[in-house]
Amino acid sequence: MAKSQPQVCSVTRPARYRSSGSFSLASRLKRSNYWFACAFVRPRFMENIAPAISSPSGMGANQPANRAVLDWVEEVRSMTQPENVFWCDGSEAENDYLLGEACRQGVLISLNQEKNPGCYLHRSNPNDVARVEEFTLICAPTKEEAGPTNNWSEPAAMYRKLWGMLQGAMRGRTMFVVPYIMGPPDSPLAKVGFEITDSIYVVLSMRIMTRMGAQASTRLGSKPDAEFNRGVHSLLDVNPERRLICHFPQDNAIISVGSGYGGNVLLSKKCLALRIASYLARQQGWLAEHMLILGVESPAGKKHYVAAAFPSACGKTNFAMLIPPPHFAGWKITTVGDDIAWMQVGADGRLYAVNPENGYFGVVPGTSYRSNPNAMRSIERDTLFTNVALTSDGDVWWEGKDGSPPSAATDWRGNPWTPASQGKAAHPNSRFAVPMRNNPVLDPEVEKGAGVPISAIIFGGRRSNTMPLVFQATGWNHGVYVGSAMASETTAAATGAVGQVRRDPMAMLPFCGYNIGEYFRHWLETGPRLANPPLIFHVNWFRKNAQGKFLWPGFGDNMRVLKWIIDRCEGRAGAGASPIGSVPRPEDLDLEGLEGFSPEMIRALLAIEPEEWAQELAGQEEFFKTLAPYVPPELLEQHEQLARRLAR
Ligand code: OXD
Ligand code: MN
Repeated sequence: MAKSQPQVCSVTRPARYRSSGSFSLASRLKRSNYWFACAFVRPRFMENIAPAISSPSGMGANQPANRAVLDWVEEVRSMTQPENVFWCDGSEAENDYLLGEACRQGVLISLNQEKNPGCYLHRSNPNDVARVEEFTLICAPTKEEAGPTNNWSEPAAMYRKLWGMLQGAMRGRTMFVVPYIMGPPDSPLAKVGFEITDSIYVVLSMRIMTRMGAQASTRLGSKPDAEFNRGVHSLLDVNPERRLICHFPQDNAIISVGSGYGGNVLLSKKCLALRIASYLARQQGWLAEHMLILGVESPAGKKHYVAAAFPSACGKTNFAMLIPPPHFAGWKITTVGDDIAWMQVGADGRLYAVNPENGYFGVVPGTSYRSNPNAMRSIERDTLFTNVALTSDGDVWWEGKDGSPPSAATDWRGNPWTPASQGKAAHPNSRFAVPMRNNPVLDPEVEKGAGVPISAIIFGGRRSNTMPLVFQATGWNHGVYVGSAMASETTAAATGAVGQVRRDPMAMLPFCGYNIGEYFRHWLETGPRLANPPLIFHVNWFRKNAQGKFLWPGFGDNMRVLKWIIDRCEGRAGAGASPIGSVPRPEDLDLEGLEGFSPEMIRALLAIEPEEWAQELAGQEEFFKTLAPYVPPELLEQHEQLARRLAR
C-alpha cells in the first residue's frame, strides 16, 4: 500500500526478504554481489529481484472499482505476502518515480541522458535471456484441447503446483498491479488485462508495450462479471528449475514464475495477445496472429495493407519499417504493427487488422542506420534496452551497430569487453522496448478500432535453400496449406539450438493456445466468410548460394518483392505457373538499380529444385504425421496435389 515517505533508496534488505524462499548457494552469492555492487552507481551484476519500494503519498493507490479485480488481487496478495501493494496508474509522474527507484535498486542503469534521453539498460540474469518453450504450458481440461504442439497440464494440478511455488514468494517485495488494454481502445477486439508482478522492470516495460494505466480500469468498469485477463508473475528466485509459463485459456488466466525475460513475463504479449487470444479468437470468429502489419502507398496515393507472419527474429520489425530504395522514390511504407495482428472479417467481406500492442520489443543486434534507420531513430530516446553492451560514456553498443566497436565496453553480463574478447558484447537476443509513437513511419490509422483492410497475407521463413524468393498461393486453402507447412531455421529468440530447420505453422508453433489442428480448421473456415479475401504469398529473404552467401540483399530491397505482391493484388504483375504456385519470372520483378546483382542470382533465387522439393515434401509429411490425427483433410489433400504436380 502507498505510504507517505520520501523517495529514498532502500539499501537494507528487509529481514523477511532474507529468510524467504529456498535460495540456492549460487543465488545467495549473486545477491551478496548485488548489495556489494549497489554501493557503486554502476552495478556489474543486476537482476530483477529487488526489495520493496516505499512510494510517496498518493502514488501507487490507483485501486480499480471492480470488485472482482479487488478480490482476486487480495487472494494473490495473501498467498504471496508482499511487503506492500502498488496499484499502477500509468501516469508520467509514476513512471518517473519508478524509473528512479529502478536505478537506485540497480535493476536499471541510466544511460547517458544527453545522448540517449529517457533510455535505460537492464541486464537479465544470464540464465534467463529468451523464451522457454519447454516450460511453457497450455493448461486446458484435456490434452487434446492443447493439441500435439503444446506442453499440457491438467489445470487443477498446475494451479496447485503454482500456488505452492507462489506461497510467500513476494515477501519483502512490492507487488505491483498493472492494468492495461490490448488493442486500440475503441476496437471491438480490445481486451483488458491486469498483470500482478513483483518486477519493477516488468511494470516499466508494460507501460511501453501496452496502453497501461487508469484507462484500463475505467474501461473495465465495475460490473463484477466484466471480462479481464488475470495475469500473475513472480520472479521467485529466477531459477531455471522453477520456471513455468502457464496459460489457462478457459479461465482467461496466466501464471508465469521464475523468469524476468520479456517474452516470458510481459504477459500482455505472447501470453495474452497470442496464446490466450488465439483461443478466444477461435471461439469468437476472428484471428490472433504472429504477424506484422504494414501499409504500402504508391506515388499516386493508392494504399494497401499487408500482414506478414515470420518466426521470431526473422526480420518482422525491419520489414514493417522498410525504407524503399531510391528507385522507388514516392513509395511509402508505414507501420501498423511489428509482431502481432488481430484480424476480423469486416461487413464488406474483407479482413481487417489491428495491432494490439503499443510498443515494439525488438531484437537489437544487427539493427543499424543501414539496416533499419526507422528503428534506430525510434530507439534514440525513451527506450529500455536489455542485455546490450554499455560503453564508458554511458552509451549502448551491439554487434552490427553503425561505426566501429568501442575499444572497451561492459558486455551484456556486466564483464569487461574489448573487440578481442571471445564472447559477444550484446546477447544475440538482446532487446529494445520502445513506444510505437517513436516510429517516424507510424501509420496514421494505428488507433483505428475497425482496423485496416488487408490486401495480402505473407508467410515467410529463414531458409537457406528450397524456398524461392517469393511465390503466390493459388487460393485460400492452398495458402492455408503453405502457412501450415511453413518452416524456418531457429534463432536465439527461444532457448535451444540455433539454425535448425523446424516447421513453424503460420509462425505460431510456440504461440497457438489450443489444438493446432483446430487452428488450421479455423483458418480454413475463415476463407469462405471472406467475400474479398487477401491473396496469400510466401517469401524467403534468406536463400544462400553454394558458398553459403545470401543471394538476396534483403532490407530495403524487399520493397521489390512487396511491389510485385501489390501489383498482383491489383491484377497487374505477371508470373509463371509452377507446381508450388505462381512464381515471378525475372522480368516480373523490378530490379532496376540493384547493384552487383546478376541474372544468375535472380534465377537461383527463384529456382525450384526438384531434389530440394522432394526433401521438403518428406519434411512436411513427417511434420503432419506428428500432428495426426488432427490435420484437416483439406490440407493433406493440398499436400498430395503438390506431390502430384511436382512429380509431373
Ligand atoms: C518476440 C518473439 O519476442 O517472437 O517477438 O520471440
Ligand atoms: Mn514475435
